[in-house]
Amino acid sequence: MKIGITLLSALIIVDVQNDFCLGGALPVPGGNEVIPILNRYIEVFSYKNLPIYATRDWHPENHISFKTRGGPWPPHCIQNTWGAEFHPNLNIPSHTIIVSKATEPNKEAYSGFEGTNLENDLRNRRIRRVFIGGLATDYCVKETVMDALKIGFETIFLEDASRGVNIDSSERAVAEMILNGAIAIKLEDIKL
Ligand code: VGL
Ligand code: ZN
Repeated sequence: MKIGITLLSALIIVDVQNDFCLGGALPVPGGNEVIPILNRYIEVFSYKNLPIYATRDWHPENHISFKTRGGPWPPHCIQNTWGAEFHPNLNIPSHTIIVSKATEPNKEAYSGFEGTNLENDLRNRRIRRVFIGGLATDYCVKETVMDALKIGFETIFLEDASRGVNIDSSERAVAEMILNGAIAIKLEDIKL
């Protein structure tokens, strides 16, 4: 389906960080493949002077989600380490708004909206429609999409610019997002 980028749109890139890519602590299968696609979305949004957000998993070294504390994940995206940096091939413009999440030792936060200023910032800019893609489809992308829908944004899931940790749970995540009102698109669906 064709979708317009109007004055009211923003791009939200979720967690394209070294630890979720090849060679990282928690690599998402095919995670690197989203980078060139996201770079194309970035070009489109930059050209239209529309806001671009990049969320990042930004954990303290004793985060509750780590296996060392009984959580499900190996330590990853620890604040101020290489693993937490955005992948160097992602062309993040200087005006990108960076959203750090899951920064509290005892709280997990998969959604970019949870415990951050993201909703406020979008509302201050009068954004109505958000385009969301990145890593991982079945965790942070899904939860960010679900929150965006819940708080009333028109929410577009970028299926070509997202990859999941697990194939089955990613398929379920996509179904759930769409069932709740998200629209799944690819780059060629954007009406320029
Ligand atoms: C994520 C697992 C652990 C994500 C973050 O960004 O999807 N997944 N922390
Ligand atoms: Zn994490």
